[in-house]
Amino acid sequence: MSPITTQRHGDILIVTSNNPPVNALGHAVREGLVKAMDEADADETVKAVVVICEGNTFFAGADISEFGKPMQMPMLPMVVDRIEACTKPVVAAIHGTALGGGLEVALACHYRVAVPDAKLGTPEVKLGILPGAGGTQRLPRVVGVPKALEMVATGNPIGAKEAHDLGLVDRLIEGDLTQHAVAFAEEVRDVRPIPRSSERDDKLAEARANPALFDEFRKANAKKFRGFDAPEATIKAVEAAVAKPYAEGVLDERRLFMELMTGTQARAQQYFFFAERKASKIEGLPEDTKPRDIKRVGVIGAGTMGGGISMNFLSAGIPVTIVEMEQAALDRGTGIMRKNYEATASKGKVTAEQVEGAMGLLNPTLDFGTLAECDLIIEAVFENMDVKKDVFTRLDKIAKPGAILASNTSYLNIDEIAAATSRPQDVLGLHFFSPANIMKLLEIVRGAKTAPDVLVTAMQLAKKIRKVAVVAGVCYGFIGNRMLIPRQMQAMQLLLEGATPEQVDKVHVEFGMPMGPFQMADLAGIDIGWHRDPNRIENIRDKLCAMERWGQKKGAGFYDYDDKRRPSPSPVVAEVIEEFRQKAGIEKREITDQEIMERTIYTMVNEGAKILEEGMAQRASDIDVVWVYGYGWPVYRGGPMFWADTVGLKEIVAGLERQRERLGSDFSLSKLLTNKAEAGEKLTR
Ligand code: T1G
Repeated sequence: MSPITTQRHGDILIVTSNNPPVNALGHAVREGLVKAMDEADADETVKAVVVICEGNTFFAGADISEFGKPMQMPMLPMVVDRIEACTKPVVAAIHGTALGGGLEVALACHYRVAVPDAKLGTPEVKLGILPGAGGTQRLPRVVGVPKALEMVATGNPIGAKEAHDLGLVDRLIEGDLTQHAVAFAEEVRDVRPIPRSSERDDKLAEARANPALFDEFRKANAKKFRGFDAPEATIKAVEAAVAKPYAEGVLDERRLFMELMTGTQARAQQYFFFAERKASKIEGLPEDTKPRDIKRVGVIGAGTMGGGISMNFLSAGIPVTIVEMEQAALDRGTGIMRKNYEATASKGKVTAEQVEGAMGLLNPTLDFGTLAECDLIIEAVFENMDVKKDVFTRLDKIAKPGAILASNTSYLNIDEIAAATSRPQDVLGLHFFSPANIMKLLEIVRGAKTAPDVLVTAMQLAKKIRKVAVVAGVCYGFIGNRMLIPRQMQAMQLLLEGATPEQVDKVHVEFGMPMGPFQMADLAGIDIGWHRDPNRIENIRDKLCAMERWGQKKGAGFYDYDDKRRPSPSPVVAEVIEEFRQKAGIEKREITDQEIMERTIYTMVNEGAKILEEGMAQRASDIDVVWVYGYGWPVYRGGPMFWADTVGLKEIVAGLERQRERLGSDFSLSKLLTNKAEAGEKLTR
């Protein structure tokens, strides 16, 4: 049964796609669309055509699961050309999303109508490719070059209202979409000539008069596009649309598309598309596990994390009770939350009403007892086991039955915290990343006794507060921070042996990380977790902390910072390193970038493999989701596990063997890693 069906409404042919979950343009859909156009052209009683989709959305693009497999005819470029060539006006009726190939189908249609909350976009660049079915040639001809450039190079969708203002959507539809789309088709059925996007030229004039806009666009987005191949290719494709007639420009598009599609970045980003979606699936839980109802959330601690965590729920319309011990701390915390909201409003991302709406849902209090009315309580207090156990012991006495008790600890043992209560089945870790109202990642730490419905509730809530959640087991540092430990330790050791903070960080930045281990330490604060005793100096970090070189916030850390917080190599730090090198009796030597890579990144992969073999992560792709969304690992490298597979596990093991002596006596190779390397297998499959 074809997912494409046709039916008549008077002299209008309605072509309907029903290909759940997102009407992806798989082979059967493509074939069905061509047949429908043939039917329309062959039947002279058909005066116009409406293309519409059932389910949640209009076509959400090509079927990504078909990528990398032999493509079946008709290919999408042929389908869109066939639609545009139809001799009867074709109207696209859009709801949900018209994305990628879906927007290209809509652009090939002669008219587009949409419901006001529809989204239209070309997200291909987020899959490491570009619109390959005429999108880079038709879109600039309809919305103009600056907007088309922004849409194809960033991949961010626009709303139907903006699309209407741009002329991409001809009419916004309130009410029944099919009915109004048919009415619109009846209005245009005799309009001639039929408007075909590929034949338009008017919107290209501005760019032809000002070709410099392309380089200006490149310059303005250089930082954002750093390391990615696809954005530059999208710009070249739109340049071709301006410089060449459609028939030639579309050939450039095809060539650029194939170059990207056969590259490693596209494979990595398409792998990541599915990895992100798989992460939300929790293995080993009864299918019918029902989530608990969360009407009010409690947050203990109004510090940086407590405030950021609260904002997530307030922004999702969930009332929050935030508890502090002193009024000053409470006022400071809620003040920062309002300031953050107002900063977002000043960028036009939220309205003043939305700010008041969110802050209006906040109940700041010094009364710990008010947490009794909460369905979920998240502890965000000082990172100390005794302090946390004390909080959970108190919570156990006042929280209502069935309330979920969560800790925002970044490292500590959730089972030990749960054991401080009489209800360990209601306890789990919810590890947010700083700044918690911005960072997308949430590690859901599954305790030995955490109940299935508590996990399901947490996963569902994560979606509601727009987080990407990954389930982690109970081990020191869970997934992300646990893999950070060998990296930071080796980075420090490399300083003693002859590397500089700048050299180590350069390797990571060139690799595509937003910053290296030492820049990151300076940003987070070198004093985080410091024992605060300036007389106890056991290592370089203790020394810097004792010298109050706590990082950016002090204008000095591993780097010196100017008043614009720009880092520069520090002669003071070089002296401190030399002092500890001599104390350790280490001979300074030349350190290669490859050695830095092997000791700071290969070791992370090894730790990731250990996390996998211990079952502390459900699947390798979850580890990749953690590192991309939590630590800025470049998505065009897929994540540490996927990247290791592209390098080859044999090489990773060989690199670690090369460095074994320098990795210290407590270093050990992951058995899973060595076994898979020997067997020629991959971590991600
Ligand atoms: N192909 C295959 N499967 C897809 C898919 C697609 N395009 N989009 C979604 N799915 C699956 C997804 O894996 C999940 O499966 C289920 O559908 C629900 O998705 C030539 C070549 C549309 C906004 O990049 O952005 O066109 O996990 O959980 O949150 O130029 O899906 O349930 O098994 O994300 O409601 C361009 C990708 C393709 C859009 C809906 N299109 N999709 O979000 O649901 S390239 C895209 C999305 C292209 C042409 C080129 C979102 C969504 P499962 P979901 P959602």
